[in-house]
Amino acid sequence: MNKRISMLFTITAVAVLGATLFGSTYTQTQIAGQSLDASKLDVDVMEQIHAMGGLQLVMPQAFAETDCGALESSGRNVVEFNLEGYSVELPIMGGKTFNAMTFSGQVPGPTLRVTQGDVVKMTLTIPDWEVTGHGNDMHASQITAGAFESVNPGETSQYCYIAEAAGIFKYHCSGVKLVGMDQHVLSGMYGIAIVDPANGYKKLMVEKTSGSGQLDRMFYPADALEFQMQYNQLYLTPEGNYDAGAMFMHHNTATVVNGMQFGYVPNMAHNLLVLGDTNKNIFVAQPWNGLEHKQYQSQLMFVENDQHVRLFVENQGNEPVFFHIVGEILDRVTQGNRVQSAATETWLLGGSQGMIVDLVFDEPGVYAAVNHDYAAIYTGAASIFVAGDPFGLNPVLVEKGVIEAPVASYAYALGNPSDAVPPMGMNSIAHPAINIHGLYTDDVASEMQEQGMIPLWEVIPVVAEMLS
Ligand SMILES: [Cu+2]
Repeated sequence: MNKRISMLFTITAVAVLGATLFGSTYTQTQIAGQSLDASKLDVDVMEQIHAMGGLQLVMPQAFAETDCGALESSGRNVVEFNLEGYSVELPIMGGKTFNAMTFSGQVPGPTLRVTQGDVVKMTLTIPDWEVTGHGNDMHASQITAGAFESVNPGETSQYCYIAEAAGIFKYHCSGVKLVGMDQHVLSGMYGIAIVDPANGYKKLMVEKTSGSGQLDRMFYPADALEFQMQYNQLYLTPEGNYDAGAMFMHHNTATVVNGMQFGYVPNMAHNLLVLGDTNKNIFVAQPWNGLEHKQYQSQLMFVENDQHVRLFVENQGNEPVFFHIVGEILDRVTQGNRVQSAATETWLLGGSQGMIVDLVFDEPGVYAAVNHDYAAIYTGAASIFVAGDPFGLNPVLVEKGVIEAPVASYAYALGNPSDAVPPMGMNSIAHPAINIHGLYTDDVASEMQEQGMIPLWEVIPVVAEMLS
C-alpha cells in the first residue's frame, strides 16, 4: 500500500473497530461526521484483529503491586483521587459548543497534587447515564498498564500506586480498550498530577550584573506563586464533533491552553481599568470579553515583581510546544526533579511531556506566554501575565475604595483564574484571591462559588460602578 492508502486504512480500521467494540451511538455519530475512504478496507486483516479481541491489552496478570489493601496499610500517606468520566457540551471560541468528554465536568480534569512517596488511591466512576466507557492512564504511576483498563457506564474501578518520581505528569483517558483514545483525550479527558519532591523544591538562583563587570547571584526562597498551563489542540468538524481525519493529518482547528483558546487575555474589566471604557479593547484578541460568558470570561494572570513564580507546564496535545514568554527569560527549567536548563529563551515540549519553569518577572509589565509556533499563537496559545502595577492603577483603585492600600499585583483586586492555579503544595505561596475561570460545567462553577472563589461576572459591575 502506498502511504496515502495506508493512512486511510488506519483511520478506517480504528473507526470500524470503534463501532464494533464500542457499540455506542455516540461513536457512530462521530464516525458519520467524517469522510473516510471505506472502499480500501482489507477485510481479512479486519477479521483477524477482531478475532484477537480488538485492540484490548491481552496480558497475563502482572506482578506490579496495584492492590490498594496492601498499599493502604503500608504506613505511607494515602491520597484519594476520585474522578468521574462523562460527556458534556462545552463552549468554544466564536459562540458555538463542542462535544466534550471530561473528567469530573471540567477540561482539563482536576489536578492531583501529592508528595513523592505518597500512595495514590485512584478511583474512576462512570455514571450509568454516560454513553461510553472511559479509563485513566496515569503517567505518574509505575504499575501494570492493565490497571488503566476502561470502566463501563455504571461501574467503578480503582488502583493504587506509589508516587515514586517527582515532577509533573499527564493523566488521560485510555479510551475503550484503547479504541477512541485519541477522541477522548483530544475532546478533553486529560489532566496533570504534580508530585512534589520529598525534600521540597530548590531555591532559585538568578544571575544579575552590577554594571562593573561583576556577577551578582540573586537567590529566591523555594516558596513560589504557582500556575498550571496545559497545552492541547481541538480537531473539530463544523458541527463540533471530533474529527479523526483532521487529527491524522495534524490539521488542528484550535490551540487551547487549559482547554480554551485565548482564555487568559483582557476582558471588559481590564479595558475599563486601563482605558476607562469596557468597549475599548486593550488587546488584539478578546473573544471571551463580556459578563455573559461567566466562568468562561477571559481572565489575566497576575504576579508580583521580584517574586519567585513557578509554572507547571504540560503538553497534552499532538503538536510540539515551543514554550516562550514574550518579554521574559525562563530562569530555570526542571523535568522530573532534574534541572535541564537555566536562563533559556524557549523550551521544547514534545507530546505528553511536561516541565517546571521557575522565573522572576523583573519589571512591571505585560508578558505573553506563547507556544512560539506561529500557527499556535494565532489559534489560541497566547496567555497574558501582568506583573506589578504597569498601568499605575494603585492610586485610582485606592482613591475609589476598590482596595485599601497599594498592592503588589492586581490579583489582590481581581484574583487569579482558578483553572490556572494548582492545588497548594509544600512550597506554594497562596494566591491573594482566586476567581472562577475555566472550561467548567455550570455545576462545577457553582461548587467553586460555594467554596468561596470569586464569581467575577458579579463583581465587575460593582467595581465598574465604584470607578465611574
Ligand atoms: Cu474516555
